[in-house]
Amino acid sequence: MSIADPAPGLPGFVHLYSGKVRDLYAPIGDDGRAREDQLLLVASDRISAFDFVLEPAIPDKGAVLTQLSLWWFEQLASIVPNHVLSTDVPAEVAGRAVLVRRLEMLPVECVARAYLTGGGLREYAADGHVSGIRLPEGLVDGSRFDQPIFTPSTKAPQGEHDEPMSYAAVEAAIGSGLAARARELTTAILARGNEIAAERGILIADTKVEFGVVDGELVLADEVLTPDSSRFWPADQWEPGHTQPSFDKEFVREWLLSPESGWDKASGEAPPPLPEDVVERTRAKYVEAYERLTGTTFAR
Ligand code: Q0Z
Repeated sequence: MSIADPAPGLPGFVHLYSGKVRDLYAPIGDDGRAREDQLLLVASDRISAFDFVLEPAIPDKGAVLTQLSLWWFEQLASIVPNHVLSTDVPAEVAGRAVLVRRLEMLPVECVARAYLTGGGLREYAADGHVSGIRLPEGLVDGSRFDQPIFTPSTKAPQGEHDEPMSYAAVEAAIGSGLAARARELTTAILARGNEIAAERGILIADTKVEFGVVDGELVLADEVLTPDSSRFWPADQWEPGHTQPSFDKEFVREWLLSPESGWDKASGEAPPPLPEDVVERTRAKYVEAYERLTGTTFAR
């Protein structure tokens, strides 16, 4: 019996770490040792839902998300510099890996929200505030804010959930200057992202970005405005007052929660393998998001 190796060895690279759906490597330098100034970020085709990594993988998901992130880095280049060095990567990971500058990362998950949902909605329901920001009365799941709000969270260890962090706690962690810049850039990235996406029929409800610091200035790192770091909603189905359909994982979640899957979310058991048609329709949604946003065809 064999199981798929989630993080295959890559010649010329040292494997450092694997998250649920991505793998991190360091290039081996001319001295035969792991370079400390660069990283290779590899996006796999793995998909997660309800905190489980599902089987099978979604063909091309890693490449679609990597190419989308690279496209966004270009769109955002006048707002913020980024960590990308090169897309010249080993054939095994071609199209789904990026060589980046290894940075000192902010110890904060920088989240911006343009619409109220998820954890923000739970905070609002409790006391009318989200991340210490007082919001108008009468907002519902899916309500749009006048402008994006900054709702940072802690970087939880793997397997744990990020916790909301007050702005004061961010200032205490990184200083008030970097905190203000992180807030300004995170909200500007989501606002600009939504200007572009809205023309293509997609709403970006919220997003998480990561910054590194170079000479006291913030540099955008990791992935940006992908369906894995953000909630994408189909604009034509936006209807505040209930949970919005997820652009990418709609079919996956719908099938897992349906009687056909035989899965009980409350059981704590791993979900069953996805049927081929769910895999294929999900792949098509990732490709559709890429093609609508970039206006270009995704070439396999
Ligand atoms: C990103 C992650 C994973 C991919 C660390 N430029 C950078 N400098 C230093 N650290 C990072 C980056 Cl992007 C960094 N992550 C998240 C985990 C695969 C990205 F397994 N962790």
